[in-house]
Amino acid sequence: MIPTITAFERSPDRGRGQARDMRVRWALEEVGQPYDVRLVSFREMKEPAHRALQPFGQIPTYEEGDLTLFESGAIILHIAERHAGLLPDDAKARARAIAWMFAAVSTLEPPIVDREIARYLERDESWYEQRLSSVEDRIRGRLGELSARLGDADWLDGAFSAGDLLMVMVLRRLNGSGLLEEYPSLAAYVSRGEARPAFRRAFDAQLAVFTAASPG
Ligand code: GTB
Repeated sequence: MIPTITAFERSPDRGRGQARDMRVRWALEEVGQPYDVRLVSFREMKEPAHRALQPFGQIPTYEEGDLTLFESGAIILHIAERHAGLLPDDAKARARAIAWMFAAVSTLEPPIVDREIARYLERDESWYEQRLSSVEDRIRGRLGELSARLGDADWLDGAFSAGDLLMVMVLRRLNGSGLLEEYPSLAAYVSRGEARPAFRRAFDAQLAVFTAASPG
């Protein structure tokens, strides 16, 4: 059964692959699962029909027969559990890969999102510079710890897994901030993820949506 995911009709990231459908597309490409995409406008995302799929009125969603899922991490776990290629067969290694998925979205991503909130919503506040600096220091702390754990390895725990997929996607949110470049092994880690053919296919597919919506 071919699943359908939702994505922005016109992504505010202008096709840079930062919206969360990108991580789901990448997972589907890694496992070789074809998929359909339903594009939704900001208005449609807040209507009852979409909220029935995603209670918070967001993308992405995932529909497969009578199963509907939201939350990109849960969607990727579902895909990874049903196809070979994103989780190890060994039960303990599999549990560790899932732990890295959670680490990406619950330990690394929150301060990175806080930085985006500060830059986009709090820039005019008197305390903006102080806030930005404190959030960036928290990010540096996490990046230092992650870099120490990664060491010279290509991936976080053996072969590439859904944990790496989510971690690379979360770290990519720092593109343009200069923070990732302070940790060369993490910058190289992200580049390794982005060089995977499945990443390229997913990236090109989401970019094509933006290009089609913004001709010329
Ligand atoms: N925890 C949920 C998940 O992982 O699925 C979060 C989903 C989410 O934040 N979706 C965002 C959304 O639908 C799009 S990805 N936002 C609309 C809304 O809440 O009204 C977040 C995102 C959006 C834009 C950029 N950008 O422009 O760079 C980056 C990331």
